[in-house]
Amino acid sequence: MTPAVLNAEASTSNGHANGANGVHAAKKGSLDGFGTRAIHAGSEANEETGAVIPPISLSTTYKQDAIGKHKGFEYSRSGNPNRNAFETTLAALESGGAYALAFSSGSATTATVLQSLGPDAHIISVNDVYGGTFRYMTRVAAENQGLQTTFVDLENADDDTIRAAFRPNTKLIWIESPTNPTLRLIDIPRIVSLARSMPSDPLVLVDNTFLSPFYSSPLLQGADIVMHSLTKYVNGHSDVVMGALVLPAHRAAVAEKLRFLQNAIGAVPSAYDCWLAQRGAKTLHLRMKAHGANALAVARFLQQSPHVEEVIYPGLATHPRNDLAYRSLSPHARVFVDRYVKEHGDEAGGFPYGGMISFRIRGGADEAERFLTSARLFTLAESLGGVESLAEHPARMTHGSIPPAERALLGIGDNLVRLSVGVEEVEDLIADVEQALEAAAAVSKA
Ligand code: P1T
Repeated sequence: MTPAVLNAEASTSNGHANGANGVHAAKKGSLDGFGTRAIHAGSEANEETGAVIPPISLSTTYKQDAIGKHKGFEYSRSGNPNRNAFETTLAALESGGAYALAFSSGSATTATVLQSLGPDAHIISVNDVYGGTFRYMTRVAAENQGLQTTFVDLENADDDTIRAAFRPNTKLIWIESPTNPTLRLIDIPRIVSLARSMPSDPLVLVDNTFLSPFYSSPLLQGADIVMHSLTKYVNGHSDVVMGALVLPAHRAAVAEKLRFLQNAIGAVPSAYDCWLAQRGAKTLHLRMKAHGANALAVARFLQQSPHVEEVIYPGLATHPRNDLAYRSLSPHARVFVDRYVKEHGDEAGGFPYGGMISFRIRGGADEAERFLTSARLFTLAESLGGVESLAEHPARMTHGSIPPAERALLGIGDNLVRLSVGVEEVEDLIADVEQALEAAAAVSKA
């Protein structure tokens, strides 16, 4: 299989992604910076008409001049111009990526990867994962393919504890970093080197949905597969449900197997959705910078509020893994973050690190609910990563499928609120959070 694209940050003399800890400095004066790739990769002018923006190709099937003689497309589930173009964009955006595969949702992506492991496999998963991922692992794959999952606190567990979780049939390690919703940070190179030392040589997958390819490049840190719910930041406008996998050049065989399953299972996105998401991806770098700057300001505001018990935002200097957050920034995000800190002063010592914040409101379920229903700009809704700000209650919404006892262990309590900070004017967002906190505080006083 030919790589969809080998992007500049990733390619080394042997064509492999960099190994653990491999971080490149962004090149000066090159034509392949992150934002340039977002706009141009997979988006060449149409040869026939000169159209700068690719046309949407809705045809489900393609004419063959003789049997098997065609222009590269046979049937739209197997490939179509919009999906192929968008997959090229994705492979270019996820630094270290060579192959990208798009699916009809993040969850369909999860299902396809786990199905690729075959019957009776064992995986290790970070304990705090998206509720739907937990549900698929424990209630679908466990029943249908005998998948065994050991959930481990990959943030805090020591090496021996993690090694003890490995079995001879451990085929995959599933990482989300930061985790949804408590924003635990996993040291990806550390987990990669532990995986490499185990006889079953499991693949390391990172769900990079929360940070997007802008802030984090797990393939440059040695991961084998990156997965995304593109529904979130990559599309960025809350109007497409889609997912993707991206793999480095040296994982061609795994990519081939997944490509086979993408077609055989058929959980593929429509041409129109691919076109929309490709349009969204063109502004990913601009949006992510704005999400990060706004989230940092909102997190700082929350931190000094008497109505807030705890703020979780890894970009805050007070976050216990703030050093790891900085170390794990992608090369292009590091350039942005360093410049941002220099230009904006660094009194509080934080930096922009994506748009997601979780916080514990003083009080309990009632205060949390009053905050959520009082906010005007932060819409009470599931999902994240759109230009508009959203807020939700993980315990009763996105993580409701996790049993209460496990939720309690993970810290997903009744007073936990999750914010997806959008790109509205930051003063308006802060004013909204302030008035919603006041409204929530009035519940306790009543
Ligand atoms: O919703 P879907 O496109 O199927 O993606 C699932 C998914 C996978 N991984 C992560 C980290 C996610 O956050 C999600 C979806 N999450 C939400 C809908 C949410 O509000 O958290």
